[in-house]
Amino acid sequence: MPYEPDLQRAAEVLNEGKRVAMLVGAGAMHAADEVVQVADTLGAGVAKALLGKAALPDDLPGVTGSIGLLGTKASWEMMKECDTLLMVGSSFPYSEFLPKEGQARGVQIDIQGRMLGIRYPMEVNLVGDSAETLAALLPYLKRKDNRSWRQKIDKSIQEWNRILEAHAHVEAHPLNPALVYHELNKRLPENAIFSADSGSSATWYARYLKFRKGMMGSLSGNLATMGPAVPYAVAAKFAYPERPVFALAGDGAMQMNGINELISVSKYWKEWKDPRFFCLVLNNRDLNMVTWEMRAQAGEPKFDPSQELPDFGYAQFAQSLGLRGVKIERPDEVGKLLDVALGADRPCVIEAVVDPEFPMMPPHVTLKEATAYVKAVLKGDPNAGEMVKDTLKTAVATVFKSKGRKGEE
Ligand SMILES: Cc1cc2nc3c(=O)[nH]c(=O)nc-3n(C[C@H](O)[C@H](O)[C@H](O)COP(=O)(O)OP(=O)(O)OC[C@H]3O[C@@H](n4cnc5c(N)ncnc54)[C@H](O)[C@@H]3O)c2cc1C
Ligand SMILES: Cc1ncc(C[n+]2csc(CCOP(=O)(O)OP(=O)(O)O)c2C)c(N)n1
Ligand SMILES: [Mg+2]
Repeated sequence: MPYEPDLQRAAEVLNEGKRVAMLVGAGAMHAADEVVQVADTLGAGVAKALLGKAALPDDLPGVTGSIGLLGTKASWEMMKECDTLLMVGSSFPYSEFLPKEGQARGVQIDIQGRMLGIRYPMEVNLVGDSAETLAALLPYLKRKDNRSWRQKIDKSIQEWNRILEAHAHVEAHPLNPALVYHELNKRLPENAIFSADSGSSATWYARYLKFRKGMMGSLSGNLATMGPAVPYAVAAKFAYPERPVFALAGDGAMQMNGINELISVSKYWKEWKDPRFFCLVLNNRDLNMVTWEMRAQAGEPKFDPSQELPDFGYAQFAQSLGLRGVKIERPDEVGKLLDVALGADRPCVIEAVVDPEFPMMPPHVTLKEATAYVKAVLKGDPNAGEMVKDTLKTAVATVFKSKGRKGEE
């Protein structure tokens, strides 16, 4: 636990701030009540680092959701406009999505001293457990009477939700991947657990799935390796056999190891108390996330020899193992087929044949810009390459490069 004088110094900084932003991560997983109380007292908004997606339900006021390249516009705006940052239990590595140095005063709480002050120059660093430290800090905090900052954040969250909805309904060929996740989000079972792979699925997972209390989720955090979705989901099923589990994967990850892991699922599923195990595969015949990274960096068209993948019948393969398999190929069947899949009496592979040209989107564009950009890219606008480069260049964090990762500073 931090010393009293340190708690007082932290409270001074937070009490003086007029626009407080919180960033919480996996280290705040058991501190939801304390985070909510502190945020409410300070009139703050709360963004979540990706491994901390389950730390706070997305339906609470002031929760801006994910942050970073895969994050929300609401988190981006909050970080760009705040005057104080309170970071709790997070190693969020992409500093370019935090306030600019000098813009905000900072307080950080982490159980490991070596994680303090490495992402942002913090004024007060508190070594301690997030729940205990926030609870000890609360009595020193003054409730902010002016709630306009928090109201602004709530408006920004609503605008972001409109962007998500608009994106999901842009026509794509044969299918818009955002629509699949948008529809899935409407159907998430209680207490579900999710694992996402390192590909475009991570983006849709981060943005479209709104976690409710009791849900859990993970991915390959700092390493960002391909292949974890199905094995993580199998592990989750052994740890929590009574809960529905979703593996969210790309076709590249499935061809790497996911389809093999389905053989394990076919061997073990009858031992699980609740057979609900879903593997959602985005079949885009492409190593899509890297294709977009390359386009963003070079403004060049896709380099087929390194990026293209052969087609494969993922749903059919599941059926050959005695599992269920559902293949979605048209927008009008997304909801209906998701309902069929989610009602399956055994593990089910949901194969969605999606458009690899559907562009990756940085978090900081307006609804109008975003929709115009998506449509131009999908139509093959001759200037699309330059547009992609311009739109993404400030946002493409070096997700798959070692720079800035935990322990490698
Ligand atoms: C394709 C891909 C893209 C990604 N893009 C993004 C992105 O856009 N945005 C994003 O956020 N992430 C992204 N990530 C993940 C990112 O690389 C990091 O892994 C993630 O941001 C870290 O989340 P975290 O800080 O919640 O978790 P961790 O890295 O696990 O950090 C948890 C921190 O909490 C501390 N802690 C632990 N227990 C306690 C306790 N009881 N009390 C206090 N402190 C404690 C730990 O010491 C640690 O510092 C991406 C990953 C992939 C695979
Ligand atoms: C082991 C490993 N190899 C390569 C990469 C680089 N990489 C990250 S995402 C990605 C493409 C993923 O393709 P896919 O699984 O089809 O998902 P998509 O983005 O197409 O949805 C690649 C090659 C990585 N992160 N890990
Ligand atoms: Mg793919």
